[in-house]
Amino acid sequence: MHLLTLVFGVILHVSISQAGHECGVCYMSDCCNDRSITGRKNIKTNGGKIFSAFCDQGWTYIMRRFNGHENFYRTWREYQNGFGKRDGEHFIGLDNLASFVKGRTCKVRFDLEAWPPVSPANRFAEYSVFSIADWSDKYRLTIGGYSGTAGNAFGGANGAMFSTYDQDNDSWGGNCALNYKGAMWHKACHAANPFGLYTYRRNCPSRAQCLTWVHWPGIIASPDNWYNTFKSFSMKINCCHNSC
Ligand SMILES: [Ca+2]
Repeated sequence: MHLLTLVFGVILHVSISQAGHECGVCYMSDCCNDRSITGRKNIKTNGGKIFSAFCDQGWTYIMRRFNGHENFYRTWREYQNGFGKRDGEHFIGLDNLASFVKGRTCKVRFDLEAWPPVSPANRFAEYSVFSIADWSDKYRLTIGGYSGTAGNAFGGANGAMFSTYDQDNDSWGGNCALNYKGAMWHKACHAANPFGLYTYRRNCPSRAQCLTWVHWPGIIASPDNWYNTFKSFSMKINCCHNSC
């Protein structure tokens, strides 16, 4: 009887641990562990993946654009692995990201800074639900629960698979990532282009090919916001409420 109780106790404990709802079950060593840190840190996910990330007071950057030094027009393989310097412009990598968010509830925040003379220059969009599938489902995006000041330009990407110029998983007859010079969770195609071309001025030379965020309030580029691009653009996630 005692043995049975013990066995059931162990099974129950393991199943609760795997569900991850109990504190004392650590998902990872991540940016949540010390929310005073802003800088590089090594992450270890629950799945055992180890990689470097840039932390910002509990948030983990997925990507940062702010000076145009890094080339973001890259292959599927490069997007899977990630690229760039973590304390500069970078993308964390789809495999790292999928492992990071697996089984967790995360939120994502986009911070955008417009080129002068747009005022206010800084706006944000936050989504209370953010996750991606792994490679077997082409990193399919789950996103929802918008709040913020920049407009809901990313909500329409919910359910999309990731595409790069050399791997077309979009729902358009053409190739969105090739046509708009940016990898993205494209459908047909996008209202935000975080991995598009970086330019050093406000107007993008071609429609929707730069750092697009078409829902920004008001018309801030000519002839419309499809021709706007940003001085800085970042994505960061926070899954701290179910970390230890
Ligand atoms: Ca296509």
